[in-house]
Amino acid sequence: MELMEIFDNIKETRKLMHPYRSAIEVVTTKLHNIDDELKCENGYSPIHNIQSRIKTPQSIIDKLKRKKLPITLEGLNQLNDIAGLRVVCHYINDIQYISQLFIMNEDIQLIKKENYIDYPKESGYRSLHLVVKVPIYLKTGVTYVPVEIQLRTISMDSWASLEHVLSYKSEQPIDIEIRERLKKCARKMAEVDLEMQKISQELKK
Ligand code: 0O2
Repeated sequence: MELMEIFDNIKETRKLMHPYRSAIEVVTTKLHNIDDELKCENGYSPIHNIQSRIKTPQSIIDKLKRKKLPITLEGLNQLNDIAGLRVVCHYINDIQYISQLFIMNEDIQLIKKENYIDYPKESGYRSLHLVVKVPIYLKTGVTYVPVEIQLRTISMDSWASLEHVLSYKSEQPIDIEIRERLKKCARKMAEVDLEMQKISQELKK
């Protein structure tokens, strides 16, 4: 069945998206468990918040077109970010720690790790991206579902959220002067992240 046909039918769309919804539940629970355990141990909870979303049919089609993939189930199976989570942490060090603890879950398969914190994107974008596969148990057996997890600090998240609207998803071309100013904001926010982390470490001592 073609993807367009499925997306024209609400029931079929819900059925197709079910494993992705379940995968988000599984990953969210695992992250909450890590946060809870750390809070019980140290009285400090490193996760500020977790947001999640399933890509809409329109945005799946747009992405398949952008990547020149077929608008079919085979095309859909090549996308890793239909299920996506954003984990906002307090400090930069929390990000690596949470991601290491998460990957230690034996049922999780790590597919890709992109460190845009130590190596920011040309735009100034910073975050740690993980693509993992999560086992989901269906009537027909187990299926491994890809999930993209973006881990960031509060500053990285505010920059990315504003830049997403101002530039990243803008339909008009953004001139170089504006892009440079956005990059400058990203650099300043990176400095704030480091300073806040230093303050927190000094206070802990
Ligand atoms: P949306 O609307 O946020 O979902 P991929 O396209 O994921 O297969 P790649 O190269 O692995 O290929 O993607 P990348 O560059 O790691 O980025 C994936 C996601 O990171 C993007 O998803 C954005 O959410 C975010 N991102 C990447 N670069 C930027 C940036 O410069 N600014 C902002 N604000 N966000 C960025 P989508 O699907 O492109 O968009």
